[in-house]
Amino acid sequence: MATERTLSIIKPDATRRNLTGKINAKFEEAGLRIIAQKRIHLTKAQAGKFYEVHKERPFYDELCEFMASAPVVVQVLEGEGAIVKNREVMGATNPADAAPGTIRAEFAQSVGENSVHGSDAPETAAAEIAFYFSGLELVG
Ligand code: RTP
Ligand code: MG
Repeated sequence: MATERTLSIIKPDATRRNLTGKINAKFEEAGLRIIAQKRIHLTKAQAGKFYEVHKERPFYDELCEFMASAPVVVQVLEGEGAIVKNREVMGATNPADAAPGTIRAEFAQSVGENSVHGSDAPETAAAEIAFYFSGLELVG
């Protein structure tokens, strides 16, 4: 399997509870390397742009409000099959369905406040990385 890069976000519910280090340990234990990382506070408009694909969904407004409610940590993870591997480490969107040991099983508070975001395909990973980072910031 090829080396890939994926965009990860540690969401406001997790930064509020000081869980950045515990979540990063999960990535590193799974063999994912954090090759870029920064803490930012999104505006609601910026969150809305990032989640534009969901704009017709009933939870869109609530999601954008939540993502702008506190700082987030945006990061690029690199590794073998990083996109799928990260989705496995994250666990299912709804923490009630997330496998034991996954980030969402251990830390998520609800289907909305679910601690992490991860890109879902190579095309979205490339676009989402470019949304937050310049090439110079990716230090593999
Ligand atoms: P993500 O994009 O954040 O990695 O999560 P995902 O693929 O597992 O979930 P997705 O369907 O893409 O939804 C994006 C985010 O929207 C929030 N959500 N809320 N209230 C709800 O029913 C609901 N459904 C989704 C979650 O924060 C989810 O991660
Ligand atoms: Mg998604």
